[in-house]
Amino acid sequence: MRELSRRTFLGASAAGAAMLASSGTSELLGASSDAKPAKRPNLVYVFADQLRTCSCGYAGDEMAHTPNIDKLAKRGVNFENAISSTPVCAPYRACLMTGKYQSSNGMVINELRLSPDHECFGHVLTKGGYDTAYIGKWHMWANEWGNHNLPRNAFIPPGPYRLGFDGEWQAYNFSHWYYNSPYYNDTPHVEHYKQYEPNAQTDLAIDYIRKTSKGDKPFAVFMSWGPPHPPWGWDNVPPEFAEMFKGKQFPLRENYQNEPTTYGDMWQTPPPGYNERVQQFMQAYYAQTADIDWNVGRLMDELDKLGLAEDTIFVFTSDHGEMFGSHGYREKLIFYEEAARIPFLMQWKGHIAEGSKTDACLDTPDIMATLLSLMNLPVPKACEGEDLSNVALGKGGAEPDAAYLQGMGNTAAWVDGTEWRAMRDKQHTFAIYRRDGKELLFDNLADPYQKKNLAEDKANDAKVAHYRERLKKWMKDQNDTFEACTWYGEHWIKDRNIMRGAKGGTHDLEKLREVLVASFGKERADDIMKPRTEPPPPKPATQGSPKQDVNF
Ligand SMILES: [Ca+2]
Repeated sequence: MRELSRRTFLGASAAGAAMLASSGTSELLGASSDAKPAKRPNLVYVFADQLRTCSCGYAGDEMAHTPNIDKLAKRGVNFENAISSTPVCAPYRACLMTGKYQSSNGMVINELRLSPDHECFGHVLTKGGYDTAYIGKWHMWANEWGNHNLPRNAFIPPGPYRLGFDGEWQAYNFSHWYYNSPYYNDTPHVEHYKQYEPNAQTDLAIDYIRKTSKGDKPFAVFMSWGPPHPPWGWDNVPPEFAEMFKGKQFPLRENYQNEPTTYGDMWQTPPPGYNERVQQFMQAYYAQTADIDWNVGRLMDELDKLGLAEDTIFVFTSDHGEMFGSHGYREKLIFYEEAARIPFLMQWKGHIAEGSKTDACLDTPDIMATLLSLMNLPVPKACEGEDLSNVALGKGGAEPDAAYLQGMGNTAAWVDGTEWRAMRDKQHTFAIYRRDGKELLFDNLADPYQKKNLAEDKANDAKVAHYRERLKKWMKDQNDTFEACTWYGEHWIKDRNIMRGAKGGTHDLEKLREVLVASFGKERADDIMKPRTEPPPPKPATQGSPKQDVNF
């Protein structure tokens, strides 16, 4: 358990606070004495892939073109200390959907199949009378490394493995080519988008909102965009935004390190030639971000046009950030700010004060608890996140002491040596590597680039001991025994199906077989269920075609 303490909300503007005081939040949430309870709010939850906070305009990046995301920050609450509890694709999504840390939901690396036996976000929404939509990247289904585009990995069949999302479905497991890109509805027949992927997905979300808002049921849309995740070739960026960034020189962050880290896996370690290419990567990254920003604007405008802004919680966030050479890392799956800190903006007109900010330590499992609470829906008992709805509404209240982070191992392969655990409170990040027990302590307020490891100075021994004990206690409560990556593969996983986590849980393979038979037929189902030989870990990407960057 995280320690909770009361705290007064600081960031709401005076006007916003007055508005909240007059509106009476409990009444708006349906607790009024009127005979007919108020309709529950809709939810539009949109998340980018790999967008770091420090590359957003509202967070101070003058190179960014994010006018709509910046506008959203002015129209709602900005969680300035939002953290990805495991800053990599599939673990983040599993954490979002289960409200549990990776040690509990078992999604310890990428390309695993999440057990459907958790009580998930989608289950609560559907049971609570919501019409649901899931659009975009899912990444909790494929159970082999590679072969991303084969239907057996890319198509998530209707049924339990959609984790409660029984409504509109236009998704795929993993893909990061944004032109002519594949998606599936309710059969293994592949369709392809006719325009840049997030633009087409946003069209669908807008159509869905228009249609569903006419009905009696509230709706919940989850839209998981691919950009600004690589590949970062110009053929993967809309030309109008490419033109905006081509040739621009980006200042490298103060913690940029030419020499690759020795603590990263093959995906995290910059390959030879990285330093020469990072400018082009950043240009494409910012251009892809500009496109998703345009789509954030379209969604906000549509909610306004339809008169839904007061009835709809609109969240924009990302699964994790991007290192771009900071501390000698590329990509993600590390506790440093560039990978761990994500934008988390929430608009709910008339309920959440405009332009408000909070420094509460929002960790990924908190998202489910917080949003369900705002929607007046029950939070499952097994959910490990804290409910920060009072913080979002500007009412102050209890807050967790820190966000906790788990690096359970390699990005996508069963390879040991890169495991870590960390915690981040409002001032410090404390981390420990499993390989050699190396500890790191940064004062993020005095040293935002995390250049000075305070744990190396004996004078800080007491402080380090404090954080070490806090982290240890939290891990003990989670039954997180900090094993090597391969241990999880041998103990919790069967054929890349997650069979259990630190607190139990099962994955019924017979049930899985039934789902596969219904979708693919008996012969194909048998083939899919056949144990596969684990392919060797991929070689580090080398200088060359950006296509080599696709498999993570
Ligand atoms: Ca990701």
